[in-house]
Amino acid sequence: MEKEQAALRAAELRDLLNYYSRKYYAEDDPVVEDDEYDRLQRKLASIEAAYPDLITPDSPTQRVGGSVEGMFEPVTHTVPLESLQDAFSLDEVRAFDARVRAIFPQIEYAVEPKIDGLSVALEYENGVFVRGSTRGDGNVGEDVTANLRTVASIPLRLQTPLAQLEVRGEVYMPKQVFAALVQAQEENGEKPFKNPRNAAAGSLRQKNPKITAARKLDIFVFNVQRSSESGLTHHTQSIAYLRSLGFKTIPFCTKCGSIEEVIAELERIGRLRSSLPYDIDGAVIKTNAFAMRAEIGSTAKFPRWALAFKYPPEEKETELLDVEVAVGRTGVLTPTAVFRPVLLAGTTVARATLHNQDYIDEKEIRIGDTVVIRKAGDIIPEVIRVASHAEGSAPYRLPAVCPSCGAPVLREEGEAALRCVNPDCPAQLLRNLIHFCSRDAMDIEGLGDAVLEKLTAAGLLTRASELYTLKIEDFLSLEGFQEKSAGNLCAAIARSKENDLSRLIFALGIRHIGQKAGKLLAEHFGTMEALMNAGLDALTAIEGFGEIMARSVVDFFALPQSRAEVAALAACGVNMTSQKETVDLRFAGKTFVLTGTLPTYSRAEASALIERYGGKTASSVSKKTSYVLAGEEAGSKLTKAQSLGVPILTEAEFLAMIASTETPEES
Ligand code: 0OX
Repeated sequence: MEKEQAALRAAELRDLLNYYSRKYYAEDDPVVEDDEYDRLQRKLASIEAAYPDLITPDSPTQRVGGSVEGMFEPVTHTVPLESLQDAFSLDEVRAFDARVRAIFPQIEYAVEPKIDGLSVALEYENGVFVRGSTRGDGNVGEDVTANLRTVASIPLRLQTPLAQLEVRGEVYMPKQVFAALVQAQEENGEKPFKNPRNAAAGSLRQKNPKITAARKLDIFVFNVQRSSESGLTHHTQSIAYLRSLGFKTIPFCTKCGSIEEVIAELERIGRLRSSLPYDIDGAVIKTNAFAMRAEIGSTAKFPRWALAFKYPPEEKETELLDVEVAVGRTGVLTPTAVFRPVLLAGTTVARATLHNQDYIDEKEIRIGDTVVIRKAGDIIPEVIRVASHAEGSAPYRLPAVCPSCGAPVLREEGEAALRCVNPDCPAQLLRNLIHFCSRDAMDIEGLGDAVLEKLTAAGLLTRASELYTLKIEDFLSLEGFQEKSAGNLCAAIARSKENDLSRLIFALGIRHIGQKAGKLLAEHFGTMEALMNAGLDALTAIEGFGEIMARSVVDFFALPQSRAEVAALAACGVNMTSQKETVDLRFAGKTFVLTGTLPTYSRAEASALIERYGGKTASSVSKKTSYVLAGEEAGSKLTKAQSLGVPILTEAEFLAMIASTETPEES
């Protein structure tokens, strides 16, 4: 593809991808399969790789960019991002209405949910997203453009190329994404986020946009801050306008003529609250007509024309029946409150974590007490306080010995957790085996908690490497196994030997090493051998790898039993290398010239491949040219290559070079 043609094709692909993305993320109305979207995105990326100056800021390939160094730049908001006055009772809502009606007896309101996220401003110039910032103190926020680009429902280009537009929206983390994130953080021994709002805030202030992208944030846009052409007169109209530009707008925005209608709407949104896939902490009542807003005005702090009605977090009292203590993968004793089941924010809950002894002491929690339960961020149940102690109850103390193996438990310095340090503790062993086989780790289908429990109880399994020496007969000796199911399990175990190194690293259960860190280590070191011998400096030099993680890896491989286990796994034929190309620079120092039409690859795609493997492309043939990649109707470049004795490759030969495990010889 020549450059002009490439430019046209790139523009066409950008339009198409932006359209598909808007349908999918902003309108929830997908029009193509994911595969097709990915194919087009790859195509665009390959053109951009060949012609980097064709990359535009609104290209869908630019959603995840490079890391930000240092602090986020301050952004002075041209239109302040005002905050809202809160109301906690319907009386306060009526008083607000009376104040507004004193000025405008015929007022119309718009009522919408108040999303519990964080406010951001998005700026567009000539229809292209150019800057995004946090609210900050309302006047000065922080430039988080790179991170906001990763939010898939933020259009990088508007449907209409307005000269100037700034909008305000609320970035949030969907409840499900939050629940999965907390689970992963707990499994990795990281401190989990308290609620979706904190998680969204933490994710938006990441230095590395790749992390933000993985957090799957979303946005609801609810205000036009400034616009070069508007003619907008009412809030509800502006929401429809924002939607037509391609934004995902605030849902349930409803006009209400009377205060009774407003209250009915507040109650309706309140009832919807627990079933919504995102957190709301209230509903906002706004004067609909902009002209009236201007008349009503603002105080130094808030607009007088709007009010946030806050829903109380739902709380229930129940009886604490028991405290169960489980031993985790790393030996940590975690106490869980077991209480009489109660219906709370849409689901029945009967258990909540009590975290550690400090938490229990601080709240003076005793078995038999009447406790108050709430859902943190409307999702995770927690005991917030004791309403009353049971008669004759005594302070609860975690056991001094491991409930699984009876070994004494220790509290390490600087840690709140009690830990069983017996390396042979059966509960830890089982938890480790469950982790090893789990979907994100070695992904051994059919080897879940129940089967692993049976295998360990029967003494057939004491560590992960022994999985690979299990025989069909071993499974048949367990209750409930037939030839077929036992055979399937053996096959699944055998298949897992081929897994990429990244899975194995994660499966080993090294403290602080989650799935993402596993991938990073596998890509960086390529082999288990290299990783095992890596020192602290080599590990901390990896981007995205902190001191705590690095130390944990070094400590893990310093243990003789860890090394013995890795050796045993290797002896069973478990793959110890990364199949993902680490950095394969097989074409480093090589220059290719492309000529003619290749049978299946476009010129841009072939160039992208050459560059990916470290090679360069040039437009004319010289003695320095390493290869000429020639297709049909190749012209003078081919003749010149022949005369200079430059090796000539067909597309098939070129692809064979990439597929080969050897690097090309020096020419
Ligand atoms: C929200 C939200 C926040 C802003 C200043 C005057 C009106 N969190 O969902 N604020 C506003 O509007 C305010 N609307 C919202 N929906």
